[in-house]
Amino acid sequence: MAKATLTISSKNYSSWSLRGWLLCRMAGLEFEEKRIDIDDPGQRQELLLLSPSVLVPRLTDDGVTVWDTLAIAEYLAETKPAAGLLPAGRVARAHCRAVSGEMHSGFHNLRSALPMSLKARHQSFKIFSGARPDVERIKTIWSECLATYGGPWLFGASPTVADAMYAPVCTRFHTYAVELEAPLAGYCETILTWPLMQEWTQDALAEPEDIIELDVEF
Ligand SMILES: N[C@@H](CCC(=O)N[C@@H](CS)C(=O)NCC(=O)O)C(=O)O
Repeated sequence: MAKATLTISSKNYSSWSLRGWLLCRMAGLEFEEKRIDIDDPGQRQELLLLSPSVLVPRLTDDGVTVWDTLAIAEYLAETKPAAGLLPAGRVARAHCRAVSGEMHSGFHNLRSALPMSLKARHQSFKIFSGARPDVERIKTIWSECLATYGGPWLFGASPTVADAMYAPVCTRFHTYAVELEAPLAGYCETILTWPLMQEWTQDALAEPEDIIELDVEF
């Protein structure tokens, strides 16, 4: 059987690629990474053949093609149940799906005002007022999860889909020096020191290309 393939783009800038990659690694899937440059017209053409949405991440595994991060998460939760990508309890599982869905479909202001760039550091970044309610809502989600399930991950003792979904928010909070109190600062520390995140970040820092004009959701 051919090895699974995960198509992604920049490790420095692409938050959805990061989420998809974390999910595949958390699931214990053996896969090859295929990195494409979505600004290259030839590679974009190739991506159109691979991923009908012309977006990454996109996974092929065992005769299945699945794109869109939440669909990839559900596919992996179904095919790799032992990995615990979703919490075991029914109530927690529904909660995990709800906060993951909220990240997937929302927080547009945060995503465009604070684009992911693992190479960047901004010490006195002024957060545009439209993005502040997103930051507050995310803090509330994290606080409720940590209080309910006891941390250090959002749903308790091990990472779930929700942690993969919010991991790029932790990097954004770090990049733009968003102030956090305990236990939220501790949660970000858990994410940023996660060996999978460190592996991804090392690759991101080694990437040659810089998108200077990057000020769009990516
Ligand atoms: N809803 C999609 C979003 C994926 C997405 O926006 N991917 C970006 C990279 S982070 C992309 O492929 N952009 C291609 C482009 O803008 O040309 C998902 O959940 O996977």
